[in-house]
Amino acid sequence: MNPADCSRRSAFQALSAWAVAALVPVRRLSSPRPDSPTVEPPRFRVIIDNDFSGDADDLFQTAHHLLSPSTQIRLIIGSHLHAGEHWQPGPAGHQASLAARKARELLRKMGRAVPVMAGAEHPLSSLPAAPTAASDAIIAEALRPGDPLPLFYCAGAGLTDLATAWLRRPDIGPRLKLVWIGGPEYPGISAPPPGSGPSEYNLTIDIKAAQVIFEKSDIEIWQVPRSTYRQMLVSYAELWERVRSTGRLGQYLVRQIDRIRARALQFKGAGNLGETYILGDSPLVTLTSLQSPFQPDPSSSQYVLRPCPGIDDHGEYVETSAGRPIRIYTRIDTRLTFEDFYAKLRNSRL
Ligand SMILES: [Ca+2]
Repeated sequence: MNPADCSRRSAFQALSAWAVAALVPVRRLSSPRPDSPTVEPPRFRVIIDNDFSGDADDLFQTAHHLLSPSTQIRLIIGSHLHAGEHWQPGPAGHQASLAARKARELLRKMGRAVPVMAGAEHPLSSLPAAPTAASDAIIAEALRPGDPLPLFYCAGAGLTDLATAWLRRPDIGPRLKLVWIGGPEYPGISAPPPGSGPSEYNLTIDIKAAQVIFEKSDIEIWQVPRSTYRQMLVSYAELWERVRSTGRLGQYLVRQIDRIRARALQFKGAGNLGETYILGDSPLVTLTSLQSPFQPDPSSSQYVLRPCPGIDDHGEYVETSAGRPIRIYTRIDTRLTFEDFYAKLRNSRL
């Protein structure tokens, strides 16, 4: 053995001795159940705001969030869609109420209890915004005294309720971070998909609300624009194999997509959805629950920092160098996101 080997062996022995002497007594090694990962204390609070009466991707995201121990879901808001849009059976003009009902249905399937509220039924029409129960609840959570957990506002639809809350109490701005699924492609980052309009679905749900959040508020924004959330593709064979087969919750989730695929065939302009689906709201989980262990951050997903743009009345960006920096996510770690979801779903035995 040469001296270098000897010194390496000595160093290894010293490290092993230190580990035995120092690490083991501090971190008592237990034997976790082989089918259940260790539950850590939560790192973050989360408010979920989604249009549960529309596309079913929000149900997958919310189920995943609820199965993620590092984030504590404090409130779920069911929010409205575009005026006149009707995905679910139910009375017209009650999209947010239907969304809240759908979120409660998911909670029942999972045996969980989290406060659920219907958000505003209509976009912001005038300023100042009228008080709503959902905006009261957002303000209360953001300003909750003495809570050490940082708060993420995870929005997968329009921004009516957050904008209403901020207009009423701008001091909530520094007390939360917005992770938002929405907004069209940014010039220089990605081209729009074929056949798309100049703006984007979630942004046009409430353009005025997006203008309030982007142009007037000081809320930190992590944005997942359309070019990025469209990367969240899963195949139908994958859903059948990794979700539907796990139990009643998985069957329920895949049934929601079956329903949309069937309805799409009836709609001119939608038609045959092929063999994939976009679980576009799932980055809300990746960017909060699935942050890195050290220097917590979504370290396997990529973003660029850009000055926050303005938004015109058609829902298109207005470039400005004066905006505060925002994160624009360009790539989401899909492996981490979906493998984590499949593992949690299987281990949940739901
Ligand atoms: Ca959504």
